[in-house]
Amino acid sequence: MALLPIICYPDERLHTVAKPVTAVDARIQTLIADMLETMYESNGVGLAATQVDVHERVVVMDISEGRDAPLVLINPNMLWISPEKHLNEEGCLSVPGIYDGVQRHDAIKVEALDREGNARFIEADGLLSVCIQHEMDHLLGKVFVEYLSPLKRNRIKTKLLKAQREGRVAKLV
Ligand code: K1U
Ligand code: ZN
Repeated sequence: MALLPIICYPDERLHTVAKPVTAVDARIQTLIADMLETMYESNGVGLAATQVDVHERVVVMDISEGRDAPLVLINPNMLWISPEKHLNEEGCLSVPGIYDGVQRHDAIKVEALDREGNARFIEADGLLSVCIQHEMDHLLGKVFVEYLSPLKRNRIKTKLLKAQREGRVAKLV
Protein backbone atom coordinates (compact mmCIF):
# COMPACT_ATOMS: atom_id res chain seq x y z
CA MET A 1 0.00 0.00 0.00
CA ALA A 2 1.06 3.60 -0.47
CA LEU A 3 0.21 7.04 0.86
CA LEU A 4 -1.07 9.30 -1.92
CA PRO A 5 -0.53 13.08 -2.06
CA ILE A 6 -3.80 15.02 -1.54
CA ILE A 7 -4.45 17.99 -3.85
CA CYS A 8 -5.04 21.23 -1.94
CA TYR A 9 -7.65 23.90 -2.81
CA PRO A 10 -7.61 26.10 -4.96
CA ASP A 11 -5.85 23.63 -7.32
CA GLU A 12 -7.82 23.53 -10.60
CA ARG A 13 -7.61 19.71 -10.73
CA LEU A 14 -10.20 19.57 -7.93
CA HIS A 15 -12.73 20.82 -10.51
CA THR A 16 -12.26 17.87 -12.88
CA VAL A 17 -15.39 15.75 -13.47
CA ALA A 18 -14.58 12.08 -12.76
CA LYS A 19 -15.37 9.35 -15.32
CA PRO A 20 -17.16 6.08 -14.46
CA VAL A 21 -14.99 3.07 -13.57
CA THR A 22 -15.26 0.59 -16.44
CA ALA A 23 -13.81 -2.48 -14.63
CA VAL A 24 -13.24 -3.22 -10.93
CA ASP A 25 -9.83 -4.74 -11.61
CA ALA A 26 -6.45 -4.98 -9.82
CA ARG A 27 -5.65 -1.32 -10.64
CA ILE A 28 -8.86 -0.14 -8.94
CA GLN A 29 -8.29 -2.50 -5.96
CA THR A 30 -4.82 -0.97 -5.48
CA LEU A 31 -6.26 2.55 -5.78
CA ILE A 32 -8.88 1.71 -3.11
CA ALA A 33 -6.26 0.26 -0.71
CA ASP A 34 -4.05 3.34 -1.19
CA MET A 35 -6.98 5.75 -0.75
CA LEU A 36 -8.05 4.02 2.48
CA GLU A 37 -4.50 4.18 3.86
CA THR A 38 -4.30 7.88 2.89
CA MET A 39 -7.70 8.67 4.48
CA TYR A 40 -6.82 6.89 7.77
CA GLU A 41 -3.36 8.51 7.92
CA SER A 42 -4.98 11.96 7.39
CA ASN A 43 -7.66 11.32 10.06
CA GLY A 44 -10.44 11.90 7.51
CA VAL A 45 -13.80 10.18 7.38
CA GLY A 46 -13.88 10.19 3.58
CA LEU A 47 -11.77 10.63 0.45
CA ALA A 48 -12.70 10.89 -3.23
CA ALA A 49 -10.34 9.76 -6.02
CA THR A 50 -10.44 13.35 -7.39
CA GLN A 51 -8.51 14.49 -4.28
CA VAL A 52 -5.59 12.20 -5.16
CA ASP A 53 -5.64 13.31 -8.83
CA VAL A 54 -7.37 10.18 -10.14
CA HIS A 55 -10.46 11.23 -12.10
CA GLU A 56 -12.58 8.10 -11.82
CA ARG A 57 -15.74 7.62 -9.73
CA VAL A 58 -14.29 6.03 -6.57
CA VAL A 59 -14.98 7.11 -2.97
CA VAL A 60 -13.77 5.63 0.34
CA MET A 61 -15.25 6.42 3.76
CA ASP A 62 -15.16 5.27 7.38
CA ILE A 63 -17.35 7.04 9.92
CA SER A 64 -16.92 4.35 12.62
CA GLU A 65 -15.48 5.17 16.08
CA GLY A 66 -13.02 2.30 15.81
CA ARG A 67 -11.88 3.28 12.29
CA ASP A 68 -12.45 -0.34 11.33
CA ALA A 69 -15.51 -0.17 9.02
CA PRO A 70 -14.34 0.98 5.59
CA LEU A 71 -17.06 1.74 3.02
CA VAL A 72 -16.17 1.87 -0.68
CA LEU A 73 -18.46 3.34 -3.35
CA ILE A 74 -17.61 2.83 -7.01
CA ASN A 75 -19.77 4.66 -9.60
CA PRO A 76 -22.19 5.95 -6.92
CA ASN A 77 -25.57 7.08 -8.19
CA MET A 78 -28.01 9.12 -6.09
CA LEU A 79 -31.48 7.51 -6.20
CA TRP A 80 -33.36 9.64 -3.65
CA ILE A 81 -32.80 12.75 -1.53
CA SER A 82 -35.01 13.79 1.38
CA PRO A 83 -36.74 17.16 0.94
CA GLU A 84 -35.52 18.15 4.43
CA LYS A 85 -32.14 19.84 4.64
CA HIS A 86 -29.96 20.90 7.57
CA LEU A 87 -26.85 22.99 8.08
CA ASN A 88 -23.87 20.73 8.94
CA GLU A 89 -20.32 21.67 9.88
CA GLU A 90 -17.97 20.32 7.19
CA GLY A 91 -14.27 20.01 6.71
CA CYS A 92 -12.22 18.72 3.77
CA LEU A 93 -8.77 17.14 3.53
CA SER A 94 -8.23 19.31 0.41
CA VAL A 95 -9.08 22.49 2.36
CA PRO A 96 -6.95 21.99 5.49
CA GLY A 97 -7.89 23.86 8.65
CA ILE A 98 -11.17 25.27 7.26
CA TYR A 99 -14.58 24.26 8.67
CA ASP A 100 -17.92 25.84 7.79
CA GLY A 101 -21.63 25.11 7.55
CA VAL A 102 -23.20 23.60 4.41
CA GLN A 103 -26.88 22.74 3.82
CA ARG A 104 -27.23 19.03 2.98
CA HIS A 105 -30.18 16.69 2.53
CA ASP A 106 -30.94 14.89 5.81
CA ALA A 107 -31.30 11.43 4.24
CA ILE A 108 -30.32 9.83 0.91
CA LYS A 109 -30.49 6.54 -0.98
CA VAL A 110 -27.56 5.60 -3.20
CA GLU A 111 -26.63 2.68 -5.44
CA ALA A 112 -22.98 1.82 -6.09
CA LEU A 113 -20.54 -1.02 -6.61
CA ASP A 114 -18.47 -2.22 -3.65
CA ARG A 115 -14.74 -3.00 -3.80
CA GLU A 116 -15.48 -6.49 -5.16
CA GLY A 117 -17.67 -5.04 -7.91
CA ASN A 118 -20.96 -6.18 -6.32
CA ALA A 119 -24.01 -3.91 -6.54
CA ARG A 120 -24.95 -2.28 -3.23
CA PHE A 121 -27.89 -0.15 -2.06
CA ILE A 122 -27.20 2.29 0.77
CA GLU A 123 -29.68 4.29 2.86
CA ALA A 124 -27.90 6.97 4.86
CA ASP A 125 -28.64 9.72 7.35
CA GLY A 126 -26.54 11.69 9.84
CA LEU A 127 -22.79 11.98 9.21
CA LEU A 128 -22.80 9.20 6.59
CA SER A 129 -25.39 11.09 4.51
CA VAL A 130 -23.37 14.33 4.77
CA CYS A 131 -20.13 12.53 3.94
CA ILE A 132 -21.56 10.75 0.87
CA GLN A 133 -22.98 14.05 -0.47
CA HIS A 134 -19.62 15.78 0.13
CA GLU A 135 -17.66 12.98 -1.61
CA MET A 136 -20.07 12.74 -4.56
CA ASP A 137 -19.63 16.50 -5.03
CA HIS A 138 -15.85 15.91 -5.31
CA LEU A 139 -16.50 13.45 -8.16
CA LEU A 140 -18.42 16.24 -9.94
CA GLY A 141 -15.51 18.64 -9.41
CA LYS A 142 -17.22 20.56 -6.61
CA VAL A 143 -15.51 21.54 -3.34
CA PHE A 144 -17.61 22.42 -0.25
CA VAL A 145 -16.30 26.02 -0.17
CA GLU A 146 -18.30 26.64 -3.36
CA TYR A 147 -21.43 26.63 -1.16
CA LEU A 148 -20.01 29.55 0.85
CA SER A 149 -20.22 33.25 -0.05
CA PRO A 150 -17.72 34.59 -2.64
CA LEU A 151 -16.20 36.71 0.16
CA LYS A 152 -15.54 33.69 2.41
CA ARG A 153 -14.31 31.61 -0.55
CA ASN A 154 -11.82 34.29 -1.60
CA ARG A 155 -10.52 34.61 1.96
CA ILE A 156 -10.02 30.82 2.09
CA LYS A 157 -8.23 30.86 -1.31
CA THR A 158 -5.88 33.64 -0.18
CA LYS A 159 -5.17 31.91 3.16
CA LEU A 160 -4.38 28.53 1.55
CA LEU A 161 -2.24 30.02 -1.25
CA LYS A 162 -0.20 31.86 1.42
CA ALA A 163 0.11 28.65 3.48
CA GLN A 164 1.32 26.80 0.34
CA ARG A 165 3.87 29.54 -0.49
CA GLU A 166 5.19 29.39 3.07
CA GLY A 167 5.35 25.57 2.98
CA ARG A 168 2.79 25.09 5.77
CA VAL A 169 0.56 23.11 3.36
CA ALA A 170 1.89 20.74 0.69
CA LYS A 171 1.79 22.20 -2.85
CA LEU A 172 1.61 19.52 -5.55
CA VAL A 173 3.04 20.25 -9.00
O1 K1U B 1 -13.56 14.69 1.51
C1 K1U B 1 -12.80 14.90 2.44
O2 K1U B 1 -11.90 15.71 2.32
C2 K1U B 1 -12.97 14.19 3.76
C3 K1U B 1 -13.85 14.92 4.73
C4 K1U B 1 -15.22 14.29 4.72
C5 K1U B 1 -16.29 15.05 5.44
C6 K1U B 1 -16.30 15.17 6.81
C7 K1U B 1 -17.32 15.87 7.44
C8 K1U B 1 -18.32 16.42 6.72
C9 K1U B 1 -18.31 16.28 5.38
C10 K1U B 1 -17.29 15.61 4.74
C11 K1U B 1 -13.24 14.83 6.10
O3 K1U B 1 -12.92 13.79 6.56
S1 K1U B 1 -13.02 16.29 6.99
C12 K1U B 1 -12.20 15.87 8.51
C13 K1U B 1 -12.94 15.05 9.50
O4 K1U B 1 -12.40 14.06 9.92
C14 K1U B 1 -14.30 15.38 10.02
C15 K1U B 1 -14.85 16.63 9.96
C16 K1U B 1 -16.11 16.88 10.45
C17 K1U B 1 -16.85 15.88 11.07
C18 K1U B 1 -16.29 14.63 11.16
C19 K1U B 1 -15.02 14.38 10.66
ZN1 ZN C 1 -13.53 16.95 0.75
